Amino acid sequence: KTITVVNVPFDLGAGRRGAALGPDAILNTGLIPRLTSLGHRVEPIRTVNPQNTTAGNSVNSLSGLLHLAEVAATNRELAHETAAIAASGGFPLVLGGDHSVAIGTISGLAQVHRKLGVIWFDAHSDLNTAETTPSGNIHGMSLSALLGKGHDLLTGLGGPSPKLRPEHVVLIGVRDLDPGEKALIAAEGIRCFTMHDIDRLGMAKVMEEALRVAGDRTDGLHISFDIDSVDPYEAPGTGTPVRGGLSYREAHLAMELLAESGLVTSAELVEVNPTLESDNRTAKLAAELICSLLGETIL
Ligand code: DIR
Ligand code: MN
Ligand code: MN
Ligand code: MN
Repeated sequence: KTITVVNVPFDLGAGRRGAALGPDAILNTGLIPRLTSLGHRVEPIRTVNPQNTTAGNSVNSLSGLLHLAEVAATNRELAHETAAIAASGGFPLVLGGDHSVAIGTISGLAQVHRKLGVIWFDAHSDLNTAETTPSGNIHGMSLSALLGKGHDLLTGLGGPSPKLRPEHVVLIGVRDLDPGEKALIAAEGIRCFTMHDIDRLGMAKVMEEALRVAGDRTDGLHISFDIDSVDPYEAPGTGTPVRGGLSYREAHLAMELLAESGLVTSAELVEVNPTLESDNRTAKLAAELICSLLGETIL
């Protein structure tokens, strides 16, 4: 593949700062040479100019959304990048940043892929709206915005809304949902493999079904990977850890099966916060998972 890494050092969509340092922490593990040695061509890295400066804790008083203007501006620029890369047949690999950057990544991809499938790995579902959010943090609203629910500045970014159809979206690793998110999952009929489902079925079976939903009759498959889907024992460096997550091997197996499918056309890895740990454990895991997704195997 021809891969273009897009750094998005932006963290105003999350409740605490630090995920802006994620891209550098992941790249400093030696990710690029590793991707090259897998046989990929890696284009020069692009960096989205993050709108990280803000006058205080700028709550949009009308909408109750924190840092709405900065999230929208950053994502508008990111959407241009992923649209251009995808249009030229490249593989966009976005390094966040908090999970609000999925709005830009996928809004750009949707300009090229009319029927984009998405597999969303997360402890959460990021399906809140201004009406249901308990926090005001936009990283908890990115998937709903892409499904057309939420503030116009988020839903309308880079093209008509909605960007995704619920029948092409799969959630994996979920274990912490707000009441409004549960209601939206039910109302939209979104396929959701919780930790309970993974315990029962095993990750191999879950991925088989996930690929059937997100990879069938779609014209592209995007992987949105929130590192907090992985258990905090393996991934402590993230802003909203929730115990009881994916094991190290479950996460790798999922990535390996996605690579094997040959269907994946883009990916993003978000919510690595190096300020919350001292040994770069989480950034190293993130880089490893990216390599598994892009074809690295044990043997
Ligand atoms: C919570 C936490 N559901 C919220 N969401 C997080 O603020 O909307 N998403 N941490 O990643
Ligand atoms: Mn998330
Ligand atoms: Mn998040
Ligand atoms: Mn999460």
